[in-house]
Amino acid sequence: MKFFNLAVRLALLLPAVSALADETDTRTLYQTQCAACHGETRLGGIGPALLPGNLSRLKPDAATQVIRDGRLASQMPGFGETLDSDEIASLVEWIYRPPESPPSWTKDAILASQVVLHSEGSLPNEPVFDADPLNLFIVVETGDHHASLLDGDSFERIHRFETRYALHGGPKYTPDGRYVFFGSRDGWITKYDLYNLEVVAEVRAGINMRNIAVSADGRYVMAANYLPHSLVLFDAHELDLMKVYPVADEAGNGSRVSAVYAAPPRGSFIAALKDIKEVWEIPWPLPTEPVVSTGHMSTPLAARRSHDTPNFHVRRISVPDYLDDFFFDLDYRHVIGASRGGQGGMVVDLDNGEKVAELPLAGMPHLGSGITWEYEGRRVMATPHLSKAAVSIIDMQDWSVVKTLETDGPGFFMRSHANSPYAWVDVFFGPNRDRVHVIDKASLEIVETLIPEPGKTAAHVEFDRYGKKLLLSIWEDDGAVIVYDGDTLEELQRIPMRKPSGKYNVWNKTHYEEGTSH
Ligand code: DHE
Repeated sequence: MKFFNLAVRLALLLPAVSALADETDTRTLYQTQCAACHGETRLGGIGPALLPGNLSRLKPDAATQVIRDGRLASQMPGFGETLDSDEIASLVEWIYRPPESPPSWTKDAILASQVVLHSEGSLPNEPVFDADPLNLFIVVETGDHHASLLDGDSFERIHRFETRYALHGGPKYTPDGRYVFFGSRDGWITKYDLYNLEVVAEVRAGINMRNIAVSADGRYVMAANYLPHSLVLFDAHELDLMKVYPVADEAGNGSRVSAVYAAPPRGSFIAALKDIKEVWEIPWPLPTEPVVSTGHMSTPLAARRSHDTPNFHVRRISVPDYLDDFFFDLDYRHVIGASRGGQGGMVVDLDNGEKVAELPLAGMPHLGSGITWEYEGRRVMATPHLSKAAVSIIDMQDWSVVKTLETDGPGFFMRSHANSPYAWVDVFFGPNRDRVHVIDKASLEIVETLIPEPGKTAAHVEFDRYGKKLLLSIWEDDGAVIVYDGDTLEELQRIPMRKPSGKYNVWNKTHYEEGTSH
């Protein structure tokens, strides 16, 4: 009888014990396979946070596929060879579980994270080097989380310094080019003084951040977060917190922010949301000083506002679909956006929220990498595709597709300069990722395909301020930045770097050059 009781008790206990063992296995599996990128507590790192609140648009079946096959256009590899289907299923179940303690990043946490190393006005106002301060390049080296500052005339390295872990998105400059703001995937904003080669202030805006934007007058910084669901506004001088905007629809459903950009002609920040079909516009105070003309934009710009939303308040613009990836026309009247799952893009008038055109662009156009130029008297924009070996060229007046160029594989980044006859696009994915195409902007033909280093990824171009020379990354840990002559396409110089990703020229960025990202 005693034995019977024990057997019954054991039998009752076994499922619980085995569930516990399963849970321990899954936890271990997560820690060994996923935590390095997605964070030990699923709060995100190089990869996004893996929590139910951040996965609302990803069905468990799709999550299974991502774990098995990897995710296009990201650093997520496939685990189909390493993990069996039960292990993948247990990980999927794990990431949809609510976290043991809900993640939070409160106002107090933001305030407590702020560090001011050099208060405003305490450092000299002259650069400590001789190079042209408007023709500098910042090169982000993701291999060992550093950045290099290059002289854009001699291409000498002026300085190399440590950055926060996993910077993502373009650093943003103040309009005078003196300060640069970096954003890291884990939420840190760093303000760096290029004249004095010093970090001046830092603050942590969130747990899992997308990007940052700086107002046209250089006075405000806005951070866009995946986690928490928020936009966070700072005074740019010392990164003092001004306001936290919880991001949710009017019914209270929260959303990640796809990205935020400064729209100088509107005098506002524009943020696209990932889980709500809305775009948010947040105006900053209009400039009082006279307008200075610099290239095709003016700094600071006379804002063209179609609304009377008070400064720093949110204007909600309903849009027909989620905007994962987006781009603006030159006067920021229209947003050209696409949802990752969609079969094309759309053009929305930011003044009235109306869709003015559909873009027949299958194959995940990477609109965020779009560039524009004048072609036969009209403005066109070109975009690579993340899942199609093509570059689409679109007429920005009637939004028709002018041409689809076949490439050697899907690309990630495009670049040009108003003074260059060429546009450059990489082949970021697939066996031809060591190739870069050069497109003639007048004939809309690929006129050259370069293979700078066989077998090594070649990606992301940035021109100097004159549009005469350019930098291309060999995107490897023992990589390099190659300097090319923009007209003859000859290689001029190689500068060794640790996995150089983006490169950002001060003049091009501060003048909203048409061939670069903004
Ligand atoms: Fe990026 C810019 C989104 C994956 C390198 N990337 C941007 C921007 C957005 C974006 C919204 C513009 C922000 C800005 O500049 O202010 N990136 C996304 C994604 O949604 C995606 C596909 C998935 C993700 O993991 O977030 C993604 N991006 C990557 C990468 O895997 C890349 C290649 C390597 C990395 O460092 O993570 C990568 N993204 C970059 C770079 C820029 C960028 C280098 C800035 C480009 C520029 O020239 O301005």
